[in-house]
Amino acid sequence: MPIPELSSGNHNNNSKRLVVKKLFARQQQEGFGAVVRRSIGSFEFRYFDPFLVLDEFSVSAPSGFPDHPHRGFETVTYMLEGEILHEDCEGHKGVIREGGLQWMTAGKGIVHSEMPSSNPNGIITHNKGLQLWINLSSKHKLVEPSYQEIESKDIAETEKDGVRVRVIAGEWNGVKSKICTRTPTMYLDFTLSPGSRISQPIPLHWNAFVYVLQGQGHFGDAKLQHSAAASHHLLVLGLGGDRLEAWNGSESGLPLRFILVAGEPIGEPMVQFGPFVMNTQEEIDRTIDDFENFTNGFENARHWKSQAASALGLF
Ligand code: FJE
Ligand code: FE
Repeated sequence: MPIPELSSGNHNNNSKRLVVKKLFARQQQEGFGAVVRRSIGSFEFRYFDPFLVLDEFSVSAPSGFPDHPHRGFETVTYMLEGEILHEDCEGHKGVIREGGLQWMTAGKGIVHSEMPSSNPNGIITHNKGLQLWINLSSKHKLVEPSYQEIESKDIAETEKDGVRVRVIAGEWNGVKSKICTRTPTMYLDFTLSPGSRISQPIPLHWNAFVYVLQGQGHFGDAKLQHSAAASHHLLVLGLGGDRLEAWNGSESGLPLRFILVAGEPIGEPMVQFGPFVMNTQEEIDRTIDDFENFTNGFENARHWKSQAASALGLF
């Protein structure tokens, strides 16, 4: 009789993805008085194709991310607590509320501001979330900017055997996100009650990571090698496996919350200059020219200033 686990593939029981790198995201200052914990995109971990930056951010008014440009990639903002107001030079504006999501394709260029609402009645609000920057392939770098926005109540969510999953991108157990990803991406938000576990398929050649938000988790192979991690830790998963095993082994009885993100590597040269991400230095030079001269996508930035920046007397 063949043993199912051995006959199901030629990876033996190494078909589980193992943690190859663990990184604690320390706090740093960014934007205007904002605090971020940067894991991907930090000095120690520059680029994880197609992922450029992962920031766990925390802002209270008047701090935030006033008027700044982007070109050549997407930003995915997922709010965990509080809310962020955004406005761009094309006249698009809105609020990303707790549990909600904005998937922004900057493409050829956008100038925008991302700020918490000013504290009403002097009550200071803490606005927290995750912002992930996903690179675009050369054929998508200069597409027209666009947005996909989903409120919390419209994010696909299911619960089974002590596991709650919010499907930000991709699908889980037949539950699909309506987000369309130009760079193929899977983005799942898991909450595991104490004692529960998952065995989550991940496409074979995709780069994948876990970022822990709450509680204490174990990731890898219970029989071979696994890594325990608490909040603010990034776990990079190695290739050579088709699924992630994770479990909540906490003795404290707390839930374990983490995101699992995977993406198809683009495999192209990447040159980054702050908020501009292109394939060559020449394209970066041209982008800086375009931004300074308000050309090729930055036309409307010439006479634009966000209401948030105006109210604060910035720029
Ligand atoms: C940026 C500095 C910045 N992480 N997380 C330089 F702060 C930013 C920027 C952000 C950002 C915004 C939000 Cl809402 C959440 C963030 C960095 O806006 F784009 C550059 N270039
Ligand atoms: Fe931005």
